[in-house]
Amino acid sequence: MINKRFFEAVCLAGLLGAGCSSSQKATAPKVSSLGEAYKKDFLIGTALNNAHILERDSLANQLIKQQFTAATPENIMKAEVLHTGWEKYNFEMADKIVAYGQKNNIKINAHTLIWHSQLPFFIRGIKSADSIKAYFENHITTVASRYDGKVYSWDVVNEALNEDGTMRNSVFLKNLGPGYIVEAFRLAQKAAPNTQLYYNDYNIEAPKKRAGALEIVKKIQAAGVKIDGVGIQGHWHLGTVPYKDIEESIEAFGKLGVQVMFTELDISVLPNPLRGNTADVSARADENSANRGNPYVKGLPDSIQLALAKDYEKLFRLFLKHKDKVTRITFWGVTDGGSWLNDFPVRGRTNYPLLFDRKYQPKPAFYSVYNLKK
Ligand code: 9MR
Repeated sequence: MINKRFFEAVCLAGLLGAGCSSSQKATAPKVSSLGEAYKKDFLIGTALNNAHILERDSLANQLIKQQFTAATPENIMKAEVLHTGWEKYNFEMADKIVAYGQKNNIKINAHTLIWHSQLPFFIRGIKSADSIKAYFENHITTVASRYDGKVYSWDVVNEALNEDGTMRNSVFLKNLGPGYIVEAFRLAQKAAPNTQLYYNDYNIEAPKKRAGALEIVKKIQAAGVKIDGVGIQGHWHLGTVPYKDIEESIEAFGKLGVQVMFTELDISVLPNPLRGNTADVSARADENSANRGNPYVKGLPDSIQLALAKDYEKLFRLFLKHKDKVTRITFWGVTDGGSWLNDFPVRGRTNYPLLFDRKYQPKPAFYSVYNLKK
């Protein structure tokens, strides 16, 4: 309620443009579902954790069903969780998110088949190329075929690029060579012919890294292998959202005939103690450094709420402008309290990057996005 009152106040003060046409000033939306409001434009997704999937958080559960038409498992379909030994798999939670999606008519984007991070324990430290190849083939084939027709899509390869657009020197590049990405898509297509297949990465809106991602798409297409879309993760910071790069990227990927998705959207409002923008989880700042920067422990000042609402509004205007190419916007989390950004790149901060606050209430940023569709 506090947020709604704040929003009404800023509307009345004439501060929010699209958020408050004169006829709607100070009124709550009649249909307050983002997924519903945007259903003719693109899917609206969220990231689900264990408590969500097991329906242990009833308020979150209501919000998820009401607001979202798509969901991505935040962690439970990563290889370290699914693939527990050479021939051992644990599909318990993955099966549950599939059932949750079916029950609630939410499309599941499975995340992710091939990623250098969160690898199974047994594969870490293995140096033999044959073993890596066996793991790679078995993992993709077993996991993708199990969920074919049950999940809507897969992030087949995640974060394969460096910031300069060259290929990351991952365990897969080192052992399988640069053709591994095409090969991953080939295996995924064979195992999951009824599933959409995507390349997913952060910062691929930035020109150099984008060029690397465009090359990946072209190589897959040139090999006659299927790629349906590209996911731009969208981990950005308040006041520095790269709108121009984002628009150029939507156009550039669109020209290759693939869908464009924003797959892990959040906007950090806290000082960034790292150099540059990264979602690389291995990048950590020293908790005790002078740059810790945790200014909003007791709450977010109205001026920052408003700036966040404006950034989100501008972003969604851009997404709507390109709705012929943009097919999904997924927020990386349900509420601010559950965001990974409370612990990255510094543990234990209080961040506010999403549309719903710690009390599960819509923030001004929610209304600024929602009201674009009124
Ligand atoms: O949000 C995820 C967090 O809970 C995990 O601890 C982390 C571990 O690798 O992964 C986070 O999700 C990442 C996603 O899978 C890929 N892109 C970057 C995301 C944020 O790190």
